Amino acid sequence: MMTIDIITVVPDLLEGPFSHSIMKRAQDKGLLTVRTHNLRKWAINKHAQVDDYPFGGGAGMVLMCEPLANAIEELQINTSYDAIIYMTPDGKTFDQPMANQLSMLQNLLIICGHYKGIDQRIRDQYITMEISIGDYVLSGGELAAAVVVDAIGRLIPGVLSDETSALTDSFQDNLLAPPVYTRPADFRGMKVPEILLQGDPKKVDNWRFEQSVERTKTRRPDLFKED
Ligand code: 6GU
Repeated sequence: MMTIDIITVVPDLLEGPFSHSIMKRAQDKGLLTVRTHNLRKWAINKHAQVDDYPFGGGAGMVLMCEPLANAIEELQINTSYDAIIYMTPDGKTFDQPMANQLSMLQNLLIICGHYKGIDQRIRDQYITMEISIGDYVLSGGELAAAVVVDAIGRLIPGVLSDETSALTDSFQDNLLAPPVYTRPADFRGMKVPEILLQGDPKKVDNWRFEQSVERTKTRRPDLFKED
């Protein structure tokens, strides 16, 4: 069983992503628990303040130390985290090997920044891993956290069935997935490749592998150069 706690100022943003389809099934099966925690619960005053102006000036607000430290420490009373992750565009770019590694851990705590981010001292003191989902800027870490939790959650043993196995995913072997087809075999004159209709599993495997290599060559030649 994997547990993922998420600290956010916008818990509503994380309502939808885990309530459907594979993420829902993972939780219903008892293989994954996702709990979101509203940072305002640890606000420092009656105004529910969790952010303040940056020292030195400049645009945007910064999530303050005290609410975050109190939130993290309260959650740590009941859970020993294998990783405390801060979602940030200056983190390490998320990829399939990272998803594979994280899916083998038990307890994760994810901190979502908002506005201009969180006070550097929280990063220095508590954060063990910083993740970005790509080279573009989102208005907060929540959507990025949803991406990471989805990518991890589907890899937990027992979450995916045989038909949806992660073994055939794009990127699992540094190759893109091959094209797929379903009925009808002839759609407005556009035919499904003959080899898929002939029922020879070995030929199908070979064809899929060739298609994967071809796709990767044309769309993502960088994947060949990596390792
Ligand atoms: Cl993790 N957070 C934000 N705010 N923007 C991002 C990101 C994360 N990853 C890519 N862009």
